[in-house]
Amino acid sequence: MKKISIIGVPMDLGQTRRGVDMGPSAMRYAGVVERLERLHYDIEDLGDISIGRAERPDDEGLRLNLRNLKAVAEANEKLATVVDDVIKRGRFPLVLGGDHSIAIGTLAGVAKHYKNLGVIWYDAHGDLNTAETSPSGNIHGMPLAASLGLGHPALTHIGGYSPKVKPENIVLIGVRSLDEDEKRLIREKGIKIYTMHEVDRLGMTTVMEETIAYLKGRTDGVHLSLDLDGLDPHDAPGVGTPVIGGLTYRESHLAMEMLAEAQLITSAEFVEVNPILDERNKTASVAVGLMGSLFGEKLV
Ligand code: 4U7
Ligand code: MN
Ligand code: MN
Ligand code: MN
Repeated sequence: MKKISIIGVPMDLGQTRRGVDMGPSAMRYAGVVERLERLHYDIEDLGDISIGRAERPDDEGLRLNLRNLKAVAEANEKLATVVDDVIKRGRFPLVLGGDHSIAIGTLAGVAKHYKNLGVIWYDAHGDLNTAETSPSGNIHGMPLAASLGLGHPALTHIGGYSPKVKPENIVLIGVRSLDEDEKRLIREKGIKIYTMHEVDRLGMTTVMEETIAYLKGRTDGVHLSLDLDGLDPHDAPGVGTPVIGGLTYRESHLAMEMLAEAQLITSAEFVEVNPILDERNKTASVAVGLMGSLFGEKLV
């Protein structure tokens, strides 16, 4: 029987909209534990990682174009240790965010257990900025770059090593908002990407078949990093950086069901749920539903 450990990360310092720190509570309220227990998993809820306070004024962070760098790095170090321990105990880490800056810590805890970790980045954005390229200075736009070893050492060396993932082991899905330097990086590194254009052309079935075949052949574990803004704002309104024209609720369930069938995913995180911006906890409920599908829930 699969054993799952839930780790809440109430992080909101990787961006500027308050409320995303309540994401873990919202997903618990939406019944994540009960939902997965119904599927007969052994569930352990480890509670929340403690997030330090932002330095005020954040002179150093602002000077570096890395808002709240110190507190974000510290929380990610803690998260990496907890995730590492969960895997050592033979359990599946399921991380609930929190803004997407926490993927740095999750991947730091996960990647040391694999020679060739694959990553599925389900997101409207590429999250491939560094301090040098970021138009916002928000670290939630940088976690994939940091995991590739690009950016400030305080972010790239969480867990004491770098890089966490190779460019050829990454697949981006649902992307529709990239900064110019992110586009250049994707081309230069040959990162596999299914933008909304490819999803519309091929259909989600083909996108997932190709993604699964691609990663199965070259990786020994696959982390799913699911940013709820990958979904269309109609289906997931409670996110800080919504982008029109996204993946539907149905496409997303299909994607999770195909991942479940392929038994590909070895760790996962669901991030960027912001209950303050949400409609009656809809986005958290959608997230929990997607977790149900990812862990094998069937309609019949
Ligand atoms: B998310 C952005 F400029 N690229 O870097 C940036 F458009 O974790 C957005 O995917 C980043 O939600 C979005 O600030 C980060 C911006
Ligand atoms: Mn995003
Ligand atoms: Mn993201
Ligand atoms: Mn966002």
